[in-house]
Amino acid sequence: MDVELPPRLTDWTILGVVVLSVGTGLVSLVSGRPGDWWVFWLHGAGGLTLVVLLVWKFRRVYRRVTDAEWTRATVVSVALATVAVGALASGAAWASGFDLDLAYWNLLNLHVLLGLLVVPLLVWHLRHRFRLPERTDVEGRRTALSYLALAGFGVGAWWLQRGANRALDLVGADRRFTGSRERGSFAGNAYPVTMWMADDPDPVDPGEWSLSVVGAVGEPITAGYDVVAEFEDRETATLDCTSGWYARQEWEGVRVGRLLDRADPDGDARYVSFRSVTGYRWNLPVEEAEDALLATRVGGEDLSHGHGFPARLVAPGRRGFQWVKWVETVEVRTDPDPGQVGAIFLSWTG
Ligand SMILES: Nc1nc2c(c(=O)[nH]1)N[C@H]1C(S)=C(S)[C@@H](COP(=O)(O)O)O[C@H]1N2
Ligand SMILES: [Mo]
Repeated sequence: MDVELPPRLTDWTILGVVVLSVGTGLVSLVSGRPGDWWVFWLHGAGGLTLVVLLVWKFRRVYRRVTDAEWTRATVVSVALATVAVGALASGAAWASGFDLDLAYWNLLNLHVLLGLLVVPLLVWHLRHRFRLPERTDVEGRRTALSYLALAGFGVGAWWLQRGANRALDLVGADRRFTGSRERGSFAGNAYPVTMWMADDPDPVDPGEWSLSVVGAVGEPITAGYDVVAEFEDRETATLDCTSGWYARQEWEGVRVGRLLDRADPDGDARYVSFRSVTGYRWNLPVEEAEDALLATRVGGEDLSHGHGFPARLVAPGRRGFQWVKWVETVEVRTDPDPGQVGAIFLSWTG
């Protein structure tokens, strides 16, 4: 049976699946709770479906590239095809257990970059090639069958790939549902040190450091290291970095809810922002922040400088980049702090 979609419908379906893949790729960066598994699932199955769609598409258009005169539109199309194939190949390779060591980057970083590059190239490509679909493109039964076959292929291939990884015990077999691989769990400070960009503060002198709770509170607090380090609240939680590794650790420090109880947040307090000595910051809704930990120790050892000594945020279910290191200020807020995204990208510039 021929399940290939008609040309225009193929193109529109590619557009839809690309939007789905880029969208789920972006959402996956802030997904870390077990209930978020479907984001990664859609991303993987979507990518595999795209392989079939692109085979159909390339079979149809390759003569324009090999036989016809090249225009600027051809250049953009070829660049788009190359980047898209690169994004798919790097994603599939990463999922199958491969990696690369590119100075500061790994294969997953490369995959994210290529995936993001698809967006401007696709927009440009659409400016030259945009065609509205026509009614005759969508012929009920046959189209429905094609879509079923496509979705079946995407989901089936995704499932087989995961199964093969596990059965053959390939490198990718130790992945979490986020795709991250295990590195240094329950090893105290002996797990990877990672920065989002290039934060690199001098070691913080605990004698000069203090933790402040400020903002929408009745009783602002400032506490020195000796006071903060006395608390022994514990949480076993998984730090899961978006560059593709995770470590499960026993963290110890002060439960943020204790600090908030003393600081007495105002009635309209909604968010709590955790700010690093570098300016890097992230917030959590108040209820979630209450359960989070400002850790001073990991696996019974004082945090090393690289891991955020004197204190770092432990936010279970959040991704690694949200676990602010070298925290010095806890700011209770009534709004969600739109500036934090800029702050994590620019904090290293001082
Ligand atoms: N201040 C600050 N906190 C930060 C970062 C950073 O660059 N600056 N990187 C984040 C990222 S991307 C991750 S994955 C974790 C890594 O924590 P680790 O170095 O203890 O493994 O810290 C997060 N906290
Ligand atoms: Mo990270």
